Amino acid sequence: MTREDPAAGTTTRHITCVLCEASCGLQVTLDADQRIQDLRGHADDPLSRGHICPKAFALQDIHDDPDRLQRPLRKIDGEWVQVSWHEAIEHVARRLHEIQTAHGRDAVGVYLGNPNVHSLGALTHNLQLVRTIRTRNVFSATSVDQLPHQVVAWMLYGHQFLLPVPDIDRTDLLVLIGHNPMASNGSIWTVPDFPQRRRDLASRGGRMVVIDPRRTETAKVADEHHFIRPGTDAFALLAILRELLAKGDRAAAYIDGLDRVREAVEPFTPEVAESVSGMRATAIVDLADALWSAKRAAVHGRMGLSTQAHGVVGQWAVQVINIVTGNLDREGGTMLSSPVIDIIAKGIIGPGKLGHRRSRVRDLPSMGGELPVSVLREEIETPGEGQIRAMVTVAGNPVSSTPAGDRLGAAFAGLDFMVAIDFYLNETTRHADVILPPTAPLERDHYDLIFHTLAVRNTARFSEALYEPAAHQRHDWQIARDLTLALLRERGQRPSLQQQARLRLSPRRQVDLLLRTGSPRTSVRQLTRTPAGLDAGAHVSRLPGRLWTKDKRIDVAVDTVLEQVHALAAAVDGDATWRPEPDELLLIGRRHQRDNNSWLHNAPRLTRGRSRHQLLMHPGDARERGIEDGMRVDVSSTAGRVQVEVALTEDMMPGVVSLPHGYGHDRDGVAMTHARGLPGVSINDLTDPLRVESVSANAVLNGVPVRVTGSNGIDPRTVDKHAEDFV
Ligand SMILES: Nc1nc2c(c(=O)[nH]1)N[C@H]1C(S)=C(S)[C@@H](COP(=O)(O)OP(=O)(O)OC[C@H]3O[C@@H](n4cnc5c(=O)[nH]c(N)nc54)[C@H](O)[C@@H]3O)O[C@H]1N2
Ligand SMILES: Nc1nc2c(c(=O)[nH]1)N[C@H]1C(S)=C(S)[C@@H](COP(=O)(O)OP(=O)(O)OC[C@H]3O[C@@H](n4cnc5c(=O)[nH]c(N)nc54)[C@H](O)[C@@H]3O)O[C@H]1N2
Ligand code: SF4
Ligand SMILES: [Mo]
Repeated sequence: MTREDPAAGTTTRHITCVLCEASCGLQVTLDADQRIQDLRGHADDPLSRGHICPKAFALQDIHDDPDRLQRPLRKIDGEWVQVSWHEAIEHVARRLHEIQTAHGRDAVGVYLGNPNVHSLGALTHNLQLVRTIRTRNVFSATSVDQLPHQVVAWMLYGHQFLLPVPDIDRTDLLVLIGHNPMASNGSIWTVPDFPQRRRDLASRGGRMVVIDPRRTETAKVADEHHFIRPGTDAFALLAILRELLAKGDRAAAYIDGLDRVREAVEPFTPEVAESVSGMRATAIVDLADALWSAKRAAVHGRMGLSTQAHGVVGQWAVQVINIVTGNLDREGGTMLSSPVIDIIAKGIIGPGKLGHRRSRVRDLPSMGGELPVSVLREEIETPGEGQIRAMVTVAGNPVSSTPAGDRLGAAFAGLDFMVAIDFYLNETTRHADVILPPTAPLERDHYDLIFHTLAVRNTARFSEALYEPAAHQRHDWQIARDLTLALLRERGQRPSLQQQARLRLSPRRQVDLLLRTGSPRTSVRQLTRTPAGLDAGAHVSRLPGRLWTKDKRIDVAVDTVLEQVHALAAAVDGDATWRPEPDELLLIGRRHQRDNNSWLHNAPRLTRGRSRHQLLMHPGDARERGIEDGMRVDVSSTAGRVQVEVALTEDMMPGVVSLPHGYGHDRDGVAMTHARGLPGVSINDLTDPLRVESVSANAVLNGVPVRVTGSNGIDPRTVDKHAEDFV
């Protein structure tokens, strides 16, 4: 809705911030020249309640950025040349068709990056493009992120997107594992204004417990924080489950399989868990007691739990803990949303299936039609039928965001053809032959198909584009549409009527149709008249009705998971990555409130001030290595080596070091325009694609063994007393 103030010459508009999962409603005041005069959180928004974070201002920086691409680029003899949309699309379609004709469908690979889920047009139209390409080689950021969540949801609840979220506004005990919402603003959990919700929890007399190898911003505002050795959460969680099951169970009537689980977790005594994880046995027992006695409790595990060696067991244990304590589907526990547009019921997202296919070279399982991105490079470099010879990347930067990204970049450089749909020239898109830049967030309509589903409250908000795109610009849905149609033309095929309808209907029209059949029924028109959006209230109990399992029951004794649980029990005394060599440290990642994965490093307001790319290290670990604060150190792993400055802090668990991801913008001596010479290195030059999560093949980004040496040449291998310092 637009509100004009003729006297002041200003207009007030309401938009949605798409820069993270919190999806805040914003209020923008434009001056007479349509420039943003004021940007703030929209106080009346029922979901975000006026919240805003510093990143929101980057929306304007992106819009104004002279380095943002607006017209297609084609690389001709190594030089970027601006070409027309027609020429660019026809060229891409012709090359993809030629390569598929010569080498088969699977010769084209697709990578879909994170911002796709934040773009309505990408959600409504990219699927058509991917389906038309018809390749088995589809990858996305899911497998460097929340894949274990989806696998566990599919195993337990029958659908990869039945993802319960903590009912933070009504709980008494919130337990966060490997999650730092004070910086990230929440994930697989749309919880705008986490800081205020956390304060409200405290005023109600509720408590928050954080388990994390770093004393994070969230740990600092928690009532309790426990260090845990990276990669070992499964042990602590299985021990908590064992303690709980010894007390009894409050599982709902539709739960099966608890006896088998009780048996499987028997070896995980608190003492065994402490010996592996470093989390104290007493803390494990106390946390189990607290979960049992709390009237309402919610446990949520995120990035730190998913992107480690046993992420599926960990995420499964989180769900089973919520089930056993009777907190699943209960007010103040973890709940499923009832979104106005139910993307599950409408079939917009399928249930998924693990291992429907396997990757060609390493035989790793697919999930929901995608292969794990850790196999991408080998699928490009290994000759044979099905080898990838061309890539389509959409809104992603896998050179920066996936394991051994530097080597993936080299593989991209050797492709026959590559096209990137992205508005920046970055570490990945620079390898493309054609870049197709879509409009930026302020130039497009928005509705959160995904994040309304993961939100802490049932609301619906449609925001119209703040700015009309210029004639030379294209929306992402138009690019997907035009490319799909051009590909079909190359093949001499006509789109089916259904395909035509899907392609030609704008995202706005598609959302309108979905809203008109939504619950409650509404429309785009209605929503744009109420800029705060529609408030359909707090979550209500939805189980067992909403389950996608055949018998509408939940069997917690999932064979694949229990096999892993047995294997972990057997591994307690064996060789394992959580017991690194005496001179090794375990590397983990981190996020900062003003970083956004690998981009926005050219947004002036986000990159001012002190640098934040350093390797964080505990002073004790530094002393043993003769390393001093600020020193440049060598960090090496099985995958690679980087040099970076160190910052010493007691916030790190001894034996653990941390680097943020999304840095390292200078590649082969080329500084990326989207980062303006920001210092730092890429953590993913150290992560190893050969280390994948045991069930889902999600990338292991946390708990990576590394060696760190000071530039003075002291060899830390001479230090062997390090192991005792862990616990
Ligand atoms: N070691 C380590 N690695 C990690 C992580 C970690 O914690 N540690 N985190 C992982 C996680 S959770 C994620 S989600 C991934 C993210 O990894 P990716 O999704 O591969 O990368 P992003 O940095 O999100 O790249 C976003 C790109 O999309 C472009 N873009 C932005 N908006 C749009 C749009 O609307 N349309 C189009 N077409 N392009 C757009 C930007 O210009 C940028 O180039 O990184 C993962 N990698
Ligand atoms: N400001 C900002 N916000 C973001 C993003 C961003 O880049 N910047 N990215 C967005 C995206 S794509 C995502 S997916 C979300 C992610 O949101 P979060 O899940 O909050 O991600 P992180 O901040 O990386 O937090 C992961 C935590 O896990 C801890 N950790 C690492 N290894 C282990 C382990 O083995 N065990 C345990 N228990 N903890 C461990 C780390 O120390 C870290 O504190 O954030 C989103 N929001
Ligand atoms: S918390 Fe996320 S959605 Fe809200 S303003 Fe910040 S970046 Fe935007
Ligand atoms: Mo992510």
